[in-house]
Amino acid sequence: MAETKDVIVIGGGISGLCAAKLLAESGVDVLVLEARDRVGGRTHTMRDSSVGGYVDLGGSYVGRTQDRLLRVAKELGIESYPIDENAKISWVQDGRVYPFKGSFPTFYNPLVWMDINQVIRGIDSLGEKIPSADPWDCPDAEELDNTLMQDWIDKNTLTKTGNDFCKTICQLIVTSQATEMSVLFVAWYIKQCGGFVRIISTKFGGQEKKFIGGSQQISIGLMNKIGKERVILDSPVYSLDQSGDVAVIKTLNEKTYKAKHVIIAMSPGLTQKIHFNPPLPPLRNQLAARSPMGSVIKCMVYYKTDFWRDRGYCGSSWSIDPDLPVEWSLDDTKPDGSAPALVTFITANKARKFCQLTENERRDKLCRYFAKVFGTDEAMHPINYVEKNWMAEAYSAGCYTTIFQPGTLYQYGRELRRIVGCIHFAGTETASKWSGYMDGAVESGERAAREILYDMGKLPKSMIWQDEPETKDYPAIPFPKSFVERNAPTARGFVRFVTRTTFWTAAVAGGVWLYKHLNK
Ligand code: PNZ
Repeated sequence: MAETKDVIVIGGGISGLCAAKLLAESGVDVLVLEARDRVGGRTHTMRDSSVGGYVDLGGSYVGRTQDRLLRVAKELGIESYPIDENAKISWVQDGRVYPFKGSFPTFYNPLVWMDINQVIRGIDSLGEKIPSADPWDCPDAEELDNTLMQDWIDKNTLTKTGNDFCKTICQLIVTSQATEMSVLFVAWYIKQCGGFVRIISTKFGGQEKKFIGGSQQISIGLMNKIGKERVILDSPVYSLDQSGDVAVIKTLNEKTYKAKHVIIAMSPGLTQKIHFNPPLPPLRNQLAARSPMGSVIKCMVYYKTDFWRDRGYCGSSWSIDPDLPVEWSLDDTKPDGSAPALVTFITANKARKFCQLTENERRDKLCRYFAKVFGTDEAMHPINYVEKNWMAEAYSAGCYTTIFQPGTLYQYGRELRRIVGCIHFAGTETASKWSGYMDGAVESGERAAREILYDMGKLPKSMIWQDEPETKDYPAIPFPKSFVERNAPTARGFVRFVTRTTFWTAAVAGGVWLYKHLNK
């Protein structure tokens, strides 16, 4: 039987590999077991000349305040390039296209503007009282977690456009319907990414840049750093027995490994593929069953030319129209202008519906969408189409991340990082900043590694959680709210005010009239 390792990491994505790297650098004997035939987890870069050399089929974007990911990329010599959004963006609502420039379109209906302002301000102000690392400790945690996001949206918006906007954002950022998640989860998720505008923005936001050569290079680079011999691919773990002196881990290809400490670096739901002995504690066991992944198909359409740029569009589009197949698109052309492409995501219920179509049918529907938003039939003539359905991945079970339905985060959230015997939990879901993203994966892996370094007496407890300095030359640009945005009434409040004022004005005027006439 194999020698006993200090640490075995289960999961060779960014989180597990960051954990392994930190441990290896601290002189710890560490081994990574990865189920797939590749590293990278939810990041997967396809290499092919038909896509301009490479394309990210999974996680791809990096932006300001994602300083841990930026630090790792820099250390590995992986450079990034900005997405060019300096041209018209298409906004679609109620079947009509409204091109605009800048960060937001102009909403001429003041009630729509008030609704959208209230959605952004309302979510951000909920976020202010939610602790990023421990959302379940927020003062109204239980109440917020018992409220369905859809109900919050319906209560906080008056217009169909405001309502559609907020539901669309939920579908885009966590690839699930607003009927599937609690307000505490959504408000926490947006807060720990730096707020509503940061999470949805390209310029200065979460989608500002991409890695030249693809994001899977992060995991490949990490693997090369720690030594390829320490990463064992094709090794799905099915058994973890910690009833003896050391943990005994078995993989599907009938190999047995032993370790003093274990890091599980995968989404909480996937641990259900492992048989634990002793069984996991009750709340951890139930957390796993209550940790569904979002639903998304990432799609890239390739064209001969970037025809949208010829027409003054940058390739970005926003659709809050529930009848259209996607919510969002972005230019995915390579930074040198080669391989013109548009990227988009089919999410939530639309992803579930689109699973039943053929690949060509999905491509045609997306082309029709691009023809509509960029106003030309040129979009109907792609030269290549590439997609990845993350719902079909056995070792992801969906993307981008785990979503929490009402009740889960408050009742079970504390279990996410709770150590079970010798098992420590990593994975982007356990992060306190940019959880759900590559940056959160880095944070979680390094934190889990430091928990073990602390157990080994190599690190003081106070050093387990470490702040990350801001990346030089790439500062967080804040998204301040203006006086009007902070103080504007809600659409509902405004309508109530107008109705009451009208009523009382009429009542008083009527009273005066009556008084005058009766006293004649
Ligand atoms: C948004 C766009 C793309 C993605 C997440 C969120 N990581 C994919 N957004 O909010 O615009």
